[in-house]
Amino acid sequence: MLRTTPTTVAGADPALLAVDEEVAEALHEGRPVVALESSVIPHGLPYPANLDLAHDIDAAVRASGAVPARVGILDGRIVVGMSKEHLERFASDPGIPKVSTRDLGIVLAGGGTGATTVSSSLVAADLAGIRVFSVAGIGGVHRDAPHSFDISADLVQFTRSRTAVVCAGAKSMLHPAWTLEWLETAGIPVIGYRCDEFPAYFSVSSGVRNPHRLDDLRQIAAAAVAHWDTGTATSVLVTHPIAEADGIPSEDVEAALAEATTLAERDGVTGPAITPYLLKAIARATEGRTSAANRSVLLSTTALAGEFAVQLSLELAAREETGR
Ligand code: PSU
Ligand code: MN
Repeated sequence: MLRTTPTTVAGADPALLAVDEEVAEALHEGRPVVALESSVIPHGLPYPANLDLAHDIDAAVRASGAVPARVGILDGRIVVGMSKEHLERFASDPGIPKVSTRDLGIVLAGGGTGATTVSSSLVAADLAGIRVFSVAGIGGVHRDAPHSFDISADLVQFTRSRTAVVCAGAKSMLHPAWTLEWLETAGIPVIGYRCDEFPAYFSVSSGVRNPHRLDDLRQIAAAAVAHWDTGTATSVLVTHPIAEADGIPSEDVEAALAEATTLAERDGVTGPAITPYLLKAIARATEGRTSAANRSVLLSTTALAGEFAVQLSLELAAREETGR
């Protein structure tokens, strides 16, 4: 189908939210849709590698049978399902700011443009009625959190969004055990799909275990629906690691990270700037090996999210039929 300019969905304020026509149609018909964040575009790889990767991610979601819906803020409106032109604009302008949940209202009212993080993308997914979201690495509890109090707004948003988040664990520079502790306190289920260990984005394992493991996507879909059936309006995390052959041994990531953290301290980088700063520094230190890993994990995670969205649609349709 031809992608046209964004349109609005019933019930949504058109001044606030514009949903791409293809996405709106799929949602209306109960077909699988996967929401995606956009901060990785201006703040991840350089242009035009970032643009190519964004297109490949969309293709991976489609190949799994789902419709991709990338979220961004454009000229004071939340766009769900960015067009090719939007993507080009985001990919070629590294000055587009990172917009987290705390920034949303200010950017919207100011007519601004911004790249959404996991947290603000989930707000948009909820508004549009999208139940599946995908990102390679979620934000989490930072390693210096006992001093800096730096805990990603992604985690807090999981306590508010009724969305299944398909990911390859938390970003490598975070503290995986503390991130899982935080999620447990908040009552967020974390399910390993065909894996025992909580993945670490670039690496197959973070060294800590997923609290649950299920090897069948339909089973995970049923668990997510049952979680929501109880009235619990929180996210469900589905984790699956990078392909073994493309993963970077955690010792190598750790060595690069130690160096990057020293540089960040020297340069006084803190707050929202720290995540993109460290990711870039790790990529430089590993001579681009992380860029290849990044590509691999982004594509495999979004492909899996597409497959999961298909299973979730089937589960929801089956429930409707049996009137449960
Ligand atoms: N990838 C990047 N840069 C980023 C992110 C991903 O190259 O800034 C974003 C993700 O969208 C994630 C966020 O939600 O980083 C977490 O950042 P923080 O730790 O500041 O909450
Ligand atoms: Mn932070």
